Amino acid sequence: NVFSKIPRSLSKPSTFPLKRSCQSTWTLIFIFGGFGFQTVCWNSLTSCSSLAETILCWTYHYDNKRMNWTQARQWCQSHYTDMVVIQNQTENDYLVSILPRRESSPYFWIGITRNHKNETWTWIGNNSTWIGNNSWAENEPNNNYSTEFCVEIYTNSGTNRGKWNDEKCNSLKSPACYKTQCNATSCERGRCQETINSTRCLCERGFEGDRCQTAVECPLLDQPDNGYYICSGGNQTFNTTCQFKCNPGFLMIGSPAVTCGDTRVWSGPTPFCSAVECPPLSKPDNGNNSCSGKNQTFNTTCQFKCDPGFFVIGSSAVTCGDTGFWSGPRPTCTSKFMRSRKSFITIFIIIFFYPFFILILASCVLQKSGILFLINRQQPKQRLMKKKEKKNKN
Ligand SMILES: [Ca+2]
Repeated sequence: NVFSKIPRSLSKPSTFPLKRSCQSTWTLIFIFGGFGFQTVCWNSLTSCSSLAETILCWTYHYDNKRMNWTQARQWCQSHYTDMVVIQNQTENDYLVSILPRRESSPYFWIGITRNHKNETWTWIGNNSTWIGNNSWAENEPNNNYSTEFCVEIYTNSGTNRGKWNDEKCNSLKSPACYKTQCNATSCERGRCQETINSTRCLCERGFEGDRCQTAVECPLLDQPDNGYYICSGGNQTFNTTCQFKCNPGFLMIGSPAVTCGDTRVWSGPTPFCSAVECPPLSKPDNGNNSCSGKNQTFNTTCQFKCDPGFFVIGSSAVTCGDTGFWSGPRPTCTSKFMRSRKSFITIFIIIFFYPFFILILASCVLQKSGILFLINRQQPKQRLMKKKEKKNKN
């Protein structure tokens, strides 16, 4: 569609169509009619600095009720977007062509006004001061009694048709309004663009759908071996961050978190979980070891065996724990001779020192019982002595 190549977006519908940065030559390209309102789309073929073709599309509306200018504008704002703003003679002619023909007052209010007879006539919304060479009716604006600060447009037949007349703002006339098709709720996460007889949403990055209501999705993440992940919000959509965790005994290699980007790509690769390694275990002197895995990593068990004639001293198997430590020290291998020599020395020590041990124990027991006997014998005597001393004093 050639006319929707260059979007014209609406952030504030009430003011948007009225703001222009350049003077345009407007060409009517599309019109269709209906009862009570008309739709008009304009294709601007202008000398704007951007040399852009722009599209503007809105509907005109009116009502036959009579109200003063302020009430008419409020009525337009509550029912549509605002009171009509005319930007050139073509728009003026088109507006008149769709308003109902009336042969006498009241006609229709339009959105140009001023506050004082010395002020410039200014359009609402865009503050434009456009007035065509033939916009005013004959002998207008006459400003009778210096109180005619609002403007009506004639819709009668004859030479004054489509011409303007300044009027008292509290006169009662009918409202002529326009409505933009885009409004604040047209697009959830995007800007509304007016196209011919329709609108469409230009989505923010990371969103899609007719109303830009859906966040784009990234490919489903793979669960890492020996680990897992948790995503904020549960979904794997734009701006979602997923945190990776490794099971006990495993260390993460890579980034612990990834975020889903607007191009449906994760910010980084999925990390992987590598088993914790314990310090290397060498084989004991006069013995051998065999481990359950090639690397001495978490959960690996190493068995120790001693050469013939040697005995294992310590645990014959150790396992690598989740914190990177073995479950016990590496055992040693001891010969039978060394073992029997140790036993001999132990027995010798026991036999040699046993009598001394008995003697020491016995002397301790005797000494303690003797002391107790003496204490028990001395106590009654001391008590009698104390009693006698008291009697003598009295
Ligand atoms: Ca007048």
